[in-house]
Amino acid sequence: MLTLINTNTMLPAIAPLGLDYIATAAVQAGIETDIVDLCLSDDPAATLQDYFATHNPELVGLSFRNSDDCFWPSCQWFVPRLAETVKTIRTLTDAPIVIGGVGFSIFPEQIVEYTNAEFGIRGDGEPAIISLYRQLRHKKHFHQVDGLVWRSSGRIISNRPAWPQPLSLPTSRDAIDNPTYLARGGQCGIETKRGCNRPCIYCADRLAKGTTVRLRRPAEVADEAGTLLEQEVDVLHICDSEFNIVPEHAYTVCEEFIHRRLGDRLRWYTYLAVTPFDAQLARTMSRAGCAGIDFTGDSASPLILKNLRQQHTKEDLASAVRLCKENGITVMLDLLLGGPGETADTAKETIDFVKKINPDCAGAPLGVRIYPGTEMAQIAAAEGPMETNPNIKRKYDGQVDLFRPTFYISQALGDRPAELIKDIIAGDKRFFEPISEADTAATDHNYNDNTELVEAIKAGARGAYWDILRKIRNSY
Ligand code: B12
Repeated sequence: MLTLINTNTMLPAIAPLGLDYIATAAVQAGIETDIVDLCLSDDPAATLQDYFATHNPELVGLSFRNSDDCFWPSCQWFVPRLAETVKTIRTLTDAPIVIGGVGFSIFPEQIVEYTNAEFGIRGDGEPAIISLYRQLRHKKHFHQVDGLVWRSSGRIISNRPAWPQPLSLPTSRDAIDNPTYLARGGQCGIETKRGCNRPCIYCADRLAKGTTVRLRRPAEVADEAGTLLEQEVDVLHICDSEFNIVPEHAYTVCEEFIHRRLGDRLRWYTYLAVTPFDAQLARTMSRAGCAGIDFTGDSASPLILKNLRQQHTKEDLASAVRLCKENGITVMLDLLLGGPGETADTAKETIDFVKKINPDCAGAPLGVRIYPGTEMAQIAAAEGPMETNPNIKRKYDGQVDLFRPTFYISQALGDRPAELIKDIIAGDKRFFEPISEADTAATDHNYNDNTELVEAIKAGARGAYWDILRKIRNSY
């Protein structure tokens, strides 16, 4: 028997989509599989105790979604809590433990070492967990398990992830309690593809999902949306890195939704790259049920866009906002302020331009999380010793350790960069402002234990969190 545990208890509750897929894949492979969902438990410690008092699995899988909240200045790091969970489970069962998930896949070896788990799986979990389960039962040829991180003669070994292609996933969506997640989290997730081939210097998706875009058949995606609708789950977030990075695929998925009249019954949100996006895609997405788009806008300064290796221009930003408005799609621009080369002038150029093109809202977080293995990490390293680099911000002592929340905020923004950005925003309610240096307890646009969102969802709000927060703001 395989037991899969969701360790992400952050609120609002986000459904563990990965566990839904891998549990069903395991069941379809003939493996008896249980899910223990700590996010839906009032007392996770008691839930674990009760569960293992009556179950004796052969393998325990822990899902680890967020290594940290990627949010300066809260900088919450979740790896120590994961290590505690591993320790607790050890006292309850002798079964080996395997960790997987996006958070895991960004730091695979470090997490296996830190938590002392027997195994980890980097990348897609569906085939890998089945393969690991079978190897544990039979020959223990661990080198044959794609993406496996394991120990041999005291060394940690990392197998190459497989990034299966073409991508085909189970569509039954009944391994986790999606209706409860809709009620507590305001939305549920679905994927149309995996992987990202964009070169953005800061993003972890290349590490966790691979750089080859792997598409699902549009009919399979629509089958799954239909299954969710049968469970009355009618508000979705498409969980691709960016829905439009293969525009033909985005288009055919939408066509399939339209053909099956899913757009009349479903409301969905997604992340989009600013390009490619044209009138035809905007119109088709709208007809397919798209209610809101969060664009990876990053900046409107040509210099900063170039530094971040973004492919769009400020004119593309303006066009994206206009096309959304013309097609009844609510539009958010997500900015990323404080990266390499940012100055007060470039920040002002961006914010002033965003004000002018008038999206429904804009995220204005400050600080770029530096992930090892990204170009951002190389840029930071090339600036000299990180310990003394004034652009590097962190809340721990000692040597810089990119495993822990570590950010880049251009020193050219001065000693109180959040205040500077807030001054430029000047109270414009369309912006989710950076958290002030003086008020680190504030959450604003952080979805990590965001009470305002939790309460709104309890009261019936549904949709992407930025859209719910935007509506709350507009109501006062
Ligand atoms: C969509 C999305 C959102 C949506 C979610 C909407 C929804 N209804 O699901 C919203 C906007 C709400 C959101 C919020 C946040 N997000 Co987010 N989000 C994503 C995104 C794009 C997709 C996540 C997803 O569902 N993927 C699809 C599923 C199927 O993949 P998966 O979970 O990785 O599972 C696969 C494998 O990892 C593995 N696996 C999973 N579990 C297990 C378990 C075992 C045992 C094994 C073996 C394998 C395994 O198998 C699965 C199938 O192959 C990712 C980036 C990405 N491309 O993945 C960021 C991402 C996960 N988010 C991130 C962050 C930081 C957050 C927030 C903390 C931001 C904040 N401060 O507010 C919050 C956290 C919310 C929460 N409660 O957890 C970061 C995490 C980075 C990190 N350091 O860990 C990511 C990676 C983005 C990034 N590049 O920085 N997010």
